[in-house]
Amino acid sequence: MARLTLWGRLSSCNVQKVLWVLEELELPYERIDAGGDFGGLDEPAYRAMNPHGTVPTLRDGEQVVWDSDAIIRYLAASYGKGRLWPEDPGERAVADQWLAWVNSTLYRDWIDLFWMLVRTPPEQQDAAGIEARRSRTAARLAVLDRRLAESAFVSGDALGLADIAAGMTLYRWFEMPIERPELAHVEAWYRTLRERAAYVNAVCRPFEDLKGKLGY
Ligand SMILES: N[C@@H](CCC(=O)N[C@@H](CS)C(=O)NCC(=O)O)C(=O)O
Repeated sequence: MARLTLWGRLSSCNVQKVLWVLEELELPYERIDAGGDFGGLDEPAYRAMNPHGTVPTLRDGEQVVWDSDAIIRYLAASYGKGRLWPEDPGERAVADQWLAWVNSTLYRDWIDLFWMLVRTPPEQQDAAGIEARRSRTAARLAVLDRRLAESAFVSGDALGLADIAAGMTLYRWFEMPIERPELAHVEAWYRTLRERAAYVNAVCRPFEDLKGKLGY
C-alpha cells in the first residue's frame, strides 16, 4: 500500500498542483476520487480529516494535511529538499514570495475568469465582468513575464513551488477562448513546462466536464 494517499478529482486545479508535485518527485501514491460528481466530502470520515470538506486532502502515514499550498509545501519539505525546496533561507524566501503572490493575486483573477467564462452557463455570463478578469489576469502575467526575463524559473534557477502554483494556471489560460497578449518569456517557460511529463499528466487536462457547472 502506498504511504501517501491523495483525495481529489483530477479536474480540480488545486488537486492538479499536488499531483504535479507528487509526480515531479516520483513519489508512490494512491489517489481517491472525491469532490465534484464523486461527492464524499460531507462524509464524517472525510470531514474528520478536512473540516472544510474541500479537495485536495493528503494523508502521509499519521499526518493529514488539507489545503493545496500547505500540502505542496509539506511534500517539498519532506521529500523535495534540494529539488523543489531550497535549503538556503534567502533562496527559499524568493520562491516563497512568488508563491504567496500567485495565491493572493494571479490565482484570484485567473480563477474568477475561469468561473465566469467556463463554469458559468453562456446565458448567465457577464461579458464586462469576464473582460475585467481577463485583462487583470493578463496584467498579472505581464509581471510574471518580467520575472521570467531575468530568471529561468519563477522560483529561481530551478523549478520550485512558485512554478508549480503559477504553471498550474497556464494550461487553462492558453486553452480558454480569449484574447491573450504576447508574453514571450511566459510562453517560453510554458513550453519548457510542457516538456515535463509530470506537468502534462497532472495539469494539461481538457476541462469540458466543467463547462456550465456552477454546482461545485
Ligand atoms: N484553498 C483550498 C481550496 C480548496 C477548494 O476550494 N477546492 C475545491 C476544488 S478546486 C473544492 O473542494 N470544491 C468542491 C468539490 O470539488 O466538490 C486549497 O487550495 O486546497
